[in-house]
Amino acid sequence: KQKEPWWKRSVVYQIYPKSFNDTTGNGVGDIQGIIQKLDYLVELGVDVIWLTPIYQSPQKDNGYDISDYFSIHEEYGTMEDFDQLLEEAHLRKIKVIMDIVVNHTSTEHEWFKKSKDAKENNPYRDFYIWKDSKEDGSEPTNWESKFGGNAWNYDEETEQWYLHLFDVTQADLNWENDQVRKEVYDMMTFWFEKGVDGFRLDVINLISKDQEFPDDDGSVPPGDGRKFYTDGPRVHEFMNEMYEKVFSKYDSMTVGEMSSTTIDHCIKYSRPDRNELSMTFNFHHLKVDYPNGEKWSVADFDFHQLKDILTTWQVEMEKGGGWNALFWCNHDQPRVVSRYGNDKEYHSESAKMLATNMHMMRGTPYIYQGEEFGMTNPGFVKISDYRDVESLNTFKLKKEAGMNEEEILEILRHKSRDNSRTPVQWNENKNAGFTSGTPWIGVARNYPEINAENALNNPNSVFYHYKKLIQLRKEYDVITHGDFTLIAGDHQEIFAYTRNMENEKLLVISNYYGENTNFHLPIDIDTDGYVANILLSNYEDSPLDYKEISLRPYESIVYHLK
Ligand code: TEU
Repeated sequence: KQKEPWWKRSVVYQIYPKSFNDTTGNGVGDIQGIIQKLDYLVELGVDVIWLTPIYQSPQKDNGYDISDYFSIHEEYGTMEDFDQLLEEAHLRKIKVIMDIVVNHTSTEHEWFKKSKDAKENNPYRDFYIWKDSKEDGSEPTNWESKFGGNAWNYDEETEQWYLHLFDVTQADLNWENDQVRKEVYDMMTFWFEKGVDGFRLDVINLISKDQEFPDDDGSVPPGDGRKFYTDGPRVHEFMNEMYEKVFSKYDSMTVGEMSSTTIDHCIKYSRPDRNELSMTFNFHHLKVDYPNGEKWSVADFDFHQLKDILTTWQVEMEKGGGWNALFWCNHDQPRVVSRYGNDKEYHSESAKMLATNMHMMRGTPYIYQGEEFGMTNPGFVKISDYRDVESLNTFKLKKEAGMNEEEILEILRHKSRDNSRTPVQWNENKNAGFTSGTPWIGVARNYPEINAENALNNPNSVFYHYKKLIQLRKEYDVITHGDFTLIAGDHQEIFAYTRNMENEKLLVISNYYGENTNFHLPIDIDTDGYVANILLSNYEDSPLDYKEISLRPYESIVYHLK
């Protein structure tokens, strides 16, 4: 039997440093603030922290625009602070993974400045993707930026365009260039040599572009050019090279953020014998409230689609030998309790139900800061409340297209990335205990009730539910290794599944709605001879008889059968 890699049984906690904990009073979180809260994370029981980018950056996209990979953004602290964080985390048996952005750099990066200098006799020119205009003087292709508008920006001096799949200040690196790849691998090695335990690789499936650079004819929606660079021609070759040159030398975990990817590709990225990555993030289950693929709209989530997508990924990834990252929340997504749960009447019940349903699946679970005590969307009312470049661009573009301001604001209240970027609510003090100064982005108004301190003082809180889920993963092999079977798939309100190993099963039953509903165990699920135990529930008196249950609002029960 192969040795089990440590990250299969781990739970990862994502920290967005800007909004985590400020110790200097400048309104921005910092590394010392993270160190201060490590014991809180020990109490929760997580194994790994993932830090979103803390490198030097002009912060046009909160650090996803890196201007120097080898130094720490000054508002967050110094390299000494970082070394101290690493040491303090390791002392507590918490591993640290860094977020690395190598699809693009900031246009303030030295490489880009040199690249822009001259078209000829310039070794740095080819570090980025520069193209001439089309005959009619227009952009080289009709590809769209993920943040709105065309993906090319013109440089008057050298009379060429550079590609930016994201903000205009985030220029795409040219991965065809051997020197670029070498610089990236050396830089990753630098961080491993410092002692980090792995990487989260930002939009890593976008690095290999179709070198023909064709126009998108719109035949495959959304027709924005993504089919020419998503899981592109050489991406697996590059991942394998990165593995050989860097990851294989360390006992590391690596998780690739895969934008608009497919199961087949994620199997390739994460199948151990292919030597690419440990696991992948995909976002299909977070698009079930995008009617006709439109993110910028307000709509209920499609429950059947949600079940279908999660089930297909569970089953197919296992069949293909791949490994999933499991998550509801991150710094780009609205808060799940406000989205697929009910953050009003059933805040605690629905937050716990969603946690259970996700954490009992096959894969490595991720918790995004504040999720562990049920932080909600803030409900911002004015455009001046927003900070995110994508939200601000969208507001502008929709307004120009004639949409009414109130309508755009309503959409942002549901879909803006800032929904998850408000300061962590530590306690009921001023600014929720996040800062003594003025926070860079507003605090959600519900902080006097929903905060970490209240959660720690209440044995029935969402926090202790997460803690229990993490403990269960350590105690029960079936959570890591069992196979996954959806049951009662057509049920209108219930998401139920089993995880199965020889002579042992988990049965997870969750009501996704605020009304009572009935569950009957399908007769083809053979549980004869098994003895049942309740491992976890979000109600105190859930019934032990799992064959016929009336579930209460958002009730979610985990049975262990042996
Ligand atoms: O996000 C990549 C990505 O495609 C998104 O989830 C993105 O926010 C969404 O498509 C916009 O609608 C990663 C980072 O997580 C994000 O914060 C960065 O802005 C982006 O890459 C660029 O580096």
